[in-house]
Amino acid sequence: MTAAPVLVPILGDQLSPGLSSLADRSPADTVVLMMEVAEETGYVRHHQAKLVLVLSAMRHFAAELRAAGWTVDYVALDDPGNSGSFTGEVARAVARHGARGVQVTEPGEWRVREAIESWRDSLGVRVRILPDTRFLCPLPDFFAWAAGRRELRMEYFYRDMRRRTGLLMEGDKPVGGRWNFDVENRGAAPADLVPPAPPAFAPDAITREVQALVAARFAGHFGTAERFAWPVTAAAAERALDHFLTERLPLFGRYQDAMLAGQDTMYHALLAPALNLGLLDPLAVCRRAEAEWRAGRVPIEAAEGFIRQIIGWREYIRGMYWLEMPGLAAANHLEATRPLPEFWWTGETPMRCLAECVRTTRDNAYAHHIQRLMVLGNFALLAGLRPQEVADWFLAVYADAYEWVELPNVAGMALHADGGRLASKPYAASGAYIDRMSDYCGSCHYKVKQKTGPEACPFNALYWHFLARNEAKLAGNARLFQPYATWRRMGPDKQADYLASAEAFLATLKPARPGWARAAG
Ligand code: FAD
Ligand code: DLZ
Ligand code: SF4
Repeated sequence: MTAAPVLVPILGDQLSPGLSSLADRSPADTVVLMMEVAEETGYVRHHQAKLVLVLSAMRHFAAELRAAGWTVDYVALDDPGNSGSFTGEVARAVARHGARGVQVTEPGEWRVREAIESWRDSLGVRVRILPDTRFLCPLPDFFAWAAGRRELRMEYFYRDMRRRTGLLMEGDKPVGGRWNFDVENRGAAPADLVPPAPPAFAPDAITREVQALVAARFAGHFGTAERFAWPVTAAAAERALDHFLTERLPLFGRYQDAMLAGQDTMYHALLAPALNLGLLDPLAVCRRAEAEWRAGRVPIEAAEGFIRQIIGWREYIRGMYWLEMPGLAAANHLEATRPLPEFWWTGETPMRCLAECVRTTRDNAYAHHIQRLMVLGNFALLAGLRPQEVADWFLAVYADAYEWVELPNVAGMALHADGGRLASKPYAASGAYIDRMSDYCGSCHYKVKQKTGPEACPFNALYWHFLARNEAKLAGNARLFQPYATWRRMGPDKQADYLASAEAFLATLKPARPGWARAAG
């Protein structure tokens, strides 16, 4: 390398060879900087498997870049002199390489964006921040879509994304004559259904080294580093995609909302960790799903349902994050203040549905969408858990969790903490919903059909307690007209019975000790 190089920092969730910061660079005058730093491994106490995933995928990606001819300066967590932050490491690398400028793809998180903006003043060289073109909807386009709309509903955004990408379109019309086949996607699963085993990717030498590092350095974090089978390279993620398309996608739609005890993954894709790291390209993934439908191998409700999750929900969530930050992180429209219960970490609760969701989360750093939304999220909503504590938990425990995608899902979709910007009504449900969509209730300590009293399913009384205590804020919501009408028809005795039952249950909740999700102090 002759002239002063440009430094290209690549962050841990930017593991894509087509990254915008690399696109106009050549290996001849570029140094790629990758940094394992304490600030990122520690901003929440990540699940051990998530740490293994991110650090191992980073190390594999660095090796691939080197093999492709790039100069990669890789700072490992244990390197002497590691300053512990992106800002510190970029400053050190600028000096080390005599860099003439820094070029970086915009980060996924607000916190990191703020740090990168500060480099413009602190580094003394030119800093270019480029858009993240791995997302299909550029942020300015999302902001333009949102501007002037009273309601920012995902469904309308999704239709625009179908037109923009041409996915599942015949000219300007949706294939099959409908945009959305969601009503076909609400099947309960028969108890003897056996979904295919998820693909397991055996750890190689790099991953094993990271597992040892994580086990030694992050031993007190949730979960374990030993049980690890996520793909950590683009090639392995492709194999995970192949498995999904052939083994899971055909029934993905039908059982998308179903839950069975011990069946931790059902027919879900298990692709969010790889997508969010950049190991898979979202558009290419959707094109492969569309091709399966066009070849007649999967039904339309499966292909459409899956593509909607990616070009619809995933893109919309990301747009909403940047639209609503920084306020979203502190949002608490329903003024919920209850601390996170300890059983969210231990799994020790007689509520079978919650015990099962915490267990799969601990074992796999994974729970599927309905477990996250309608069991964990629904409980947090009904029990009035403080949104920031719930968000910290979700950010820490899942292999696919980054704030840009976790926070709008938690604060917006699950907790209504944003006052309904993201979802037109709270996703609140009693035990009957969980009973309909799962086999959990049959072996639960509580009785799902019983409404009140110590043996009754706690979701039943909590549901009415939630509506009653939030009446001033929610009764005007047209989509809640029916439940409020039912509540008012009940009469004072029945209402009091529900409220007393809920209060008695809430009084039993033991708060988690501080320090599970964020280092205490
Ligand atoms: P599938 O169910 O098979 O869906 C396919 C893909 O669609 C996913 O891989 C994902 O990329 C995308 N997708 C589906 N729903 C959403 C959504 N609501 N938002 C964004 N993308 C979506 N997803 C994350 O990636 N990271 C998170 O931290 C996260 N936190 C969540 C917290 C809560 C409270 C809720 C309700 C949802 C959260 N989700 C999150 C969304 C969704 O639950 C996960 O993307 C999904 O469970 C990942 O598993 P999968 O790959 O098997 O997904
Ligand atoms: C999640 C994570 C972790 C645990 N560790 C690192 C790290 O050491 N170095 C790194 O570059 N990225 C890491 N990440 C991912 C970052 O947190 C993520 O890239 C930013 O938050 C921007 O979204
Ligand atoms: Fe969950 Fe209630 Fe069913 Fe028990 S009875 S599994 S607490 S919904």
